[in-house]
Amino acid sequence: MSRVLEALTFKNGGKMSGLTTSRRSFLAMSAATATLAATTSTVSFSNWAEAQEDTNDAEVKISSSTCNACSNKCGMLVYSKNGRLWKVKGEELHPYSKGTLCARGHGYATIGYTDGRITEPLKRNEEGGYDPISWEQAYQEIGDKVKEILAKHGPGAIAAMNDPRPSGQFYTKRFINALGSPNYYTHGSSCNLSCNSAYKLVLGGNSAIDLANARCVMFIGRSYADGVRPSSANSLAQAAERGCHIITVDPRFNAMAHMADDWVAIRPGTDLALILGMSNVLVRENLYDADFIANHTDGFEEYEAAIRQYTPEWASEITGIEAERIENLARTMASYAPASSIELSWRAAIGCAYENSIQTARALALFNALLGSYGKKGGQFWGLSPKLGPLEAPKFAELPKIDENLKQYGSKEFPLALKSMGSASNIANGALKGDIKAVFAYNSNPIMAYGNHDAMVEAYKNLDLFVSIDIQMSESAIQADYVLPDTSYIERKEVPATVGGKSPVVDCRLQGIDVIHPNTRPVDQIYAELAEACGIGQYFNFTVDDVIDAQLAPFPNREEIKTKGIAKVMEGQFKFPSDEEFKFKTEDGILHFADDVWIKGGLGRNIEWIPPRVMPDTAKGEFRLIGGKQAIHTHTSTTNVPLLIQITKDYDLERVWVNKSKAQELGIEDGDLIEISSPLASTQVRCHTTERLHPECIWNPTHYGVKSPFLKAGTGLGIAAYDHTPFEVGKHDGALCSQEAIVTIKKVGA
Ligand SMILES: Nc1nc2c(c(=O)[nH]1)N[C@H]1C(S)=C(S)[C@@H](COP(=O)(O)OP(=O)(O)OC[C@H]3O[C@@H](n4cnc5c(=O)[nH]c(N)nc54)[C@H](O)[C@@H]3O)O[C@H]1N2
Ligand SMILES: Nc1nc2c(c(=O)[nH]1)N[C@H]1C(S)=C(S)[C@@H](COP(=O)(O)OP(=O)(O)OC[C@H]3O[C@@H](n4cnc5c(=O)[nH]c(N)nc54)[C@H](O)[C@@H]3O)O[C@H]1N2
Ligand code: SF4
Ligand SMILES: [Mo]
Repeated sequence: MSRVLEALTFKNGGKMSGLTTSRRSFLAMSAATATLAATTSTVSFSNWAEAQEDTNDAEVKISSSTCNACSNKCGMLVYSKNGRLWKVKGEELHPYSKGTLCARGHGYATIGYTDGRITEPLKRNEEGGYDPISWEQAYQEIGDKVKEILAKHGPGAIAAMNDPRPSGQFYTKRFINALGSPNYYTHGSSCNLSCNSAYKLVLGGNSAIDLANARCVMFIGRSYADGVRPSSANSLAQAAERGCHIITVDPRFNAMAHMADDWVAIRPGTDLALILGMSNVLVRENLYDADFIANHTDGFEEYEAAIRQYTPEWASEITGIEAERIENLARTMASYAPASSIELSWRAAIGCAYENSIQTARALALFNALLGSYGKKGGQFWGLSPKLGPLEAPKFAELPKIDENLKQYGSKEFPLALKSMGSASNIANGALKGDIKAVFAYNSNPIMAYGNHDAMVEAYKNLDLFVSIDIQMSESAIQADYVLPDTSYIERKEVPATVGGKSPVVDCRLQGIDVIHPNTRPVDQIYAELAEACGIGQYFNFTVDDVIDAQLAPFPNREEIKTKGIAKVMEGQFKFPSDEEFKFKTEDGILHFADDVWIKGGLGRNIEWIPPRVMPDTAKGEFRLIGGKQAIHTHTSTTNVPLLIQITKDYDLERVWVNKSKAQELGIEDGDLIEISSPLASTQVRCHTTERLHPECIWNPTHYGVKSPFLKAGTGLGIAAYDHTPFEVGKHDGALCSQEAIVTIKKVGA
């Protein structure tokens, strides 16, 4: 009998009924719904097959590449016929794919052939349209503008961001640093800036869960079957089969909750209170690992005193979870320790959703220390991390020293934010204030993905120069002064990447198909030519092959990596540390339960409860607008992939979820058209009513509400949740605060 059933009662109304799925029947079921939930094996596309009618005898070329459909960058084999894509398959050696790609990885492989591709450089004209221009003109004009901005405002007024992919990250960062600017950003502020900043401060860096040996794991706002990575989805299924006790804390019964023993339907935004309540139980019932704490931490006495007030009864009031249940969750987790931990999560509740997300992640990292699970089999561990070879002068000219008074924009305001990510969302504030004059966005869609769309458009309008390097006319590309067309990922070769863990690999994206549009250029060429035009060409006097050679130099099997695109490195070197060997990744190797470092970010030396910025007033019919991934889509970038959008249409996946009892109170039925209103916007969308959602929120799949008229496949489907999210970055870390949004709903049509 599934423990999940016990979780289906909400403390404040909304009751779930009729669900009698056992874990085993789910595992069978999940295989049937594999397209949506997890992974598929090789798929070939009929439209490609049609295009290849004459190519049945053509020679098949197989190249190793990496999927670009999401940040996992799974290893992938590209099969081509006559230089055109035939099919893709998961790379066996890659730790994330292990021979299998997820469904969207397959569908996304067609992106190069979609009709929204940018085929030549574009310049925005006075009517707001675009004129095609030559590469030479684009470089010349961008270069002149950059030089003018450098002369007038200095390098600190220029920023660059990218969704960290191997070449994108390497070239974008080198380009901006060569200009003398420290303003390099990833998409972290709209993804995992809050949690990764906290983990850096508490642990010295993110640990990984040893799911293969775990006896108990709690997931807070993380779904391996929605926010998919093939290897994680498979390991979770195996862990469930093995009898690992799985707890999922999510206001929504997400796609992996079927695999759980326990679903804790928490009031959104209150996870910090749950963790504090569970920590209180471990401390007061002496269920913590005293030896681990004595050997590897300090400040425990202060922590103990600080945590005393956060009783399960207190936490119950805030989270809506019964006090007894909170006690039992803590006791259950302790009973399996140290092969027991809370998974570090990724985005949702802890990554960038709330003003208290960073504090939630801090409490989570400390909780796992109470269980003594760090460095332990079945707990949390740090894998091996292969080091790429250095890029040395003279081939790779040493970059100019960045003026030491010039700090990454936002780092003074948000000193807790991880510098390697920074807050790309806050760049919009920089543009509004006139501090930032130029932005280069590579493989990023800041206008749609890093904050409220209209606020971002307003802010980016203030820039003197906005350059988007993209493959399709994204919401950012249509606002840019210049759009530079990249080749798509299967069409290009990239610099190496490392994947750490127990069995690390080094991989290298090789070119899998011929370039589709002749006037597009690969990322390495674009940056080298741009650099030349901006007067910093001397830092880019090398080819992508030179980078590959230098970075692979330390690996004895470098030739294998170069030709096959992937190889294992550091084989057989991983082992769990003994208690004497174990050290946290912090500077002094220990974890500090209490730490002054937090004070500079406006948080206490000790952990304490802080609420989210806003809470819905249910008496006034308010809901929190929350969201999450769907297995077949990626952020804002799959909206023009017909194969994937068709699945959305076939299954009505763009609908917004509303709790069924709440819906009934409001006279709303499944499938009705509803209006979602907030002080910022009014949007209409069809709804899916379900008992699988906490009554205080509505849940929106985050991939819809396209605003670029060029991304036709997805036009008119669903809503963009940030239309209702005020643009105000978190005061502690500069993260987006994507779910600090309150809305009301009403039926507007059947
Ligand atoms: N399909 C798909 N998979 C992806 C990606 C993708 O774009 N698409 N991208 C990759 C990337 S970059 C990321 S960041 C990860 C994201 O992976 P996840 O972090 O797992 O993704 P989400 O779906 O955003 O959130 C997970 C769950 O959090 C729940 N949630 C929302 N608010 C709260 C809350 O206040 N408390 C709690 N406890 N739960 C809450 C949501 O209902 C959702 O089910 O996925 C990776 N994999
Ligand atoms: N609305 C919305 N916002 C989100 C999310 C969401 O799901 N919905 N997810 C959040 C999360 S978890 C994350 S990690 C971030 C991700 O935010 P981003 O890093 O901005 O990722 P995407 O939104 O996928 O946009 C990627 C952009 O890169 C372009 N692109 C794709 N392939 C290539 C290529 O090969 N070369 C170049 N030059 N460009 C390419 C796409 O066309 C698209 O415009 O967004 C966050 N914000
Ligand atoms: S998880 Fe799926 S979409 Fe993401 S890189 Fe892997 S195969 Fe591609
Ligand atoms: Mo993300």
